[in-house]
Amino acid sequence: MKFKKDIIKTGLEKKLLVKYGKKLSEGLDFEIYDALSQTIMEEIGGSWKATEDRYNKGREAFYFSAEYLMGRAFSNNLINLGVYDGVVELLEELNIDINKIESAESDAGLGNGGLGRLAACFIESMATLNLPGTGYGIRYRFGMFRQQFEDGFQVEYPDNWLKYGDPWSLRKDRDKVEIRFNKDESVMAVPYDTPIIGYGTNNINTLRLWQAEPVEELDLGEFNEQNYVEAMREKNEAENISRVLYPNDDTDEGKKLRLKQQYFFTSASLQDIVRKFKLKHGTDFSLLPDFTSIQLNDTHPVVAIPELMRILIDVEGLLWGDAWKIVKKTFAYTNHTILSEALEKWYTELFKQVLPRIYNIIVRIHVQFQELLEEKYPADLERRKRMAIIDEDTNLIHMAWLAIHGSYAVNGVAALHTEILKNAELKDWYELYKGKFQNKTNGVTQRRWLLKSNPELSGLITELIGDNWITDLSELKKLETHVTDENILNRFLDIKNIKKEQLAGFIKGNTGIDVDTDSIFDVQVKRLHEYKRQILNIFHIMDLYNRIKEYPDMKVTPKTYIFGAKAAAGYFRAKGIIKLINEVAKAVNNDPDVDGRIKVVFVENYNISPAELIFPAADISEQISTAGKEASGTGNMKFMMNGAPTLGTLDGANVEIVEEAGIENNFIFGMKVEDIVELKKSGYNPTEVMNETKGLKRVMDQLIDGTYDDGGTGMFKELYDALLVGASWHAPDHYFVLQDFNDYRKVRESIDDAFEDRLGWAKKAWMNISNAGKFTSDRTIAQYAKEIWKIEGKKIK
Ligand code: GPQ
Repeated sequence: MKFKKDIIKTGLEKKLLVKYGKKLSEGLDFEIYDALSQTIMEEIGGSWKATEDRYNKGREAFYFSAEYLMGRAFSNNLINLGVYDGVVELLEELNIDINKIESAESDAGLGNGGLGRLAACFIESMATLNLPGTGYGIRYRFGMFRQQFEDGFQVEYPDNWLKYGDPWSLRKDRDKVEIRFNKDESVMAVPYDTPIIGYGTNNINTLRLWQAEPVEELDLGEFNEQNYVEAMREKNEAENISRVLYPNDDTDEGKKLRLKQQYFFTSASLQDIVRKFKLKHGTDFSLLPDFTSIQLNDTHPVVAIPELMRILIDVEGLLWGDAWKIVKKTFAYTNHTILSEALEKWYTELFKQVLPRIYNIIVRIHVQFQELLEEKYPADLERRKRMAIIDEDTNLIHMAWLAIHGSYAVNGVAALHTEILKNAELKDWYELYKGKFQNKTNGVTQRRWLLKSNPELSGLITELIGDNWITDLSELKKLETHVTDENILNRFLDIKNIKKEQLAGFIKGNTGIDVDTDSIFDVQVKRLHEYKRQILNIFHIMDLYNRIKEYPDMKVTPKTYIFGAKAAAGYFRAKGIIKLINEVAKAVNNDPDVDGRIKVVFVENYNISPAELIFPAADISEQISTAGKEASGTGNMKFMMNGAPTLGTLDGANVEIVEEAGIENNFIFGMKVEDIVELKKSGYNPTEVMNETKGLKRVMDQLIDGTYDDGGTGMFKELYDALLVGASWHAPDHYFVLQDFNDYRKVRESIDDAFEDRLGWAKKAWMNISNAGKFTSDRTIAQYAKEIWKIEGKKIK
């Protein structure tokens, strides 16, 4: 977009006056943010419409996702439009600090973690690549909860992100549709469209999020009877559907409202797609797969498969067989985890009650699939049972199976993950549908995670290799020749220091803790989950602290251990780990024997905006999941492009990071997938490991001997038991924390030495940056476009 200062200034002034009755000098930060954003919205209106027209009639991809973890829009939109500097200049003239304006925006936190953030990166890359693609999802009234620590415990508060409105979305009443659950329950789905602005292009794609509303605002009959509460009931029930994001990451809730949410947004989106298809191509639905590819982001939107059957059969009058052929050529499914607790299954009873017609359709798909299996594997009853879409013993509908059977492509999100799917988790399915399986290693957008969040490093990169890397990250490889240039390495270290100072300021405000910016910033930020093993990290800190207490004069390389993590509200054990980290932090940070040499910082309410400060400031990226369990990870990529070596296991995309940047420039430890298989076979005894590993028994004992206080909740004892005794649903230490402890400690010691050689360290960091090109979501999306969606860029003028 061309920056026209006068137009933006006039727009800003007018909006402030009309909406808030204020002059510029009187505007509050949020009001200025709002007025400026609305002005930009008006300016891009023409391009947005032109993009829609340009994509019209051609083949399109649709991304169905229950989550979009967008973060703030303001600065990224200005940057992608190429008007950021102009706006900064304008605001300076007006004596307004852009940082304050930027901070006035709430994060759009409509996602839990990696999966939701991936969706956000993907749609930004689609727009940048001029790809005809639209995102569909839910406009949650409340996003991911706000986390507060009270006495070290996590407490959840609602995230009222729409309190002051959202200037980046437009309500489109004319496109609302009715969603029918059963014969006496329906709601309206009303779309809100957000522009997805590509970098260095005029193309503007769309994210369409649906909001649930009652079919009738008020029951007038009840109202006239003066029964006000009854009259509002329908309204409240309808609005409940899009009221709140389920705060579960990698776990399946199995709740009725959740199923309603899933059906609500997929039905609305399909109705939208079919309506537009008919406008353009008429009613020959056999053409639908020629023009439409729908990517299902995990199993959350998989109910779309039977819903499209319903629309084609019940509404459009097609025959079952014809409809099924169309459906199978329309959907593609991405798997994001092998954790069995995340694979969605619905009880038939509940499903039937909420969606009776859809249930019938699934039964028919299931029966026909069983017939197909019988033909293919007449003697293999076991296999047929394993693959049953409806498990007749447990009465569970297996959504992942429905997804694989009902789609033309299935993909994992990193090379190792896809291999595990093919050879283990989905082996039966791979044998049946070999041709469907593909890998698409995840990526992240460098526009947000480097250009926007680290302008200092971006400036150095551009000075050295020009700015093509912003849309072609493989260009970073050209940086490698500078790895022997001490002057450049020192400049990198200076920049890292600036970013650490900035983060230190934020940490002071967020936690009240002063941190030493010369210390190693060792960072683990991600959802709290046992398989991600935050407990391994804190165990190591506990052990180090014990050794400092024993030998106060020992040499300690100063370190700041930074955590950021939310636990699902009902995940007791994860909350116990949060409490433990906070207790250890309290002890370590206030102990005169430690004397500030190590600090433990737990950033409260970790989400996208703090993440943008944290990644650029990190010295070490902690990626320590149990091998085989982290499907990909994407935080690992954000650290890498900001020059933080990975301290990690050979899991998920860590494997590919090391492949690209060199094992010598990262810190790899712990068991590999094969080692775990072996260990399980030979029998794993965590108690024995604990007793034989130096320092580990003492750490474990401290969970139960009162060293750390869990406020009488029994949380720490529960952690102890999980590791040594197990539980009804798992063996002791099923994520092999104790087994990997020793190797983890060793590799951490080697980091201390490496860090002291400042130039040597800078080299490692630099090699990571230079080899981060693979991990752009532009590469990932180009692969989806070519290999799954079969779409091509269509740039507007
Ligand atoms: N992931 Cl199934 C989530 O964030 N939420 C989920 O419900 C599921 C997966 C993550 C996964 O754990 C990471 O390894 C991936 O990098 C990420 O999805 C994106 O693929």
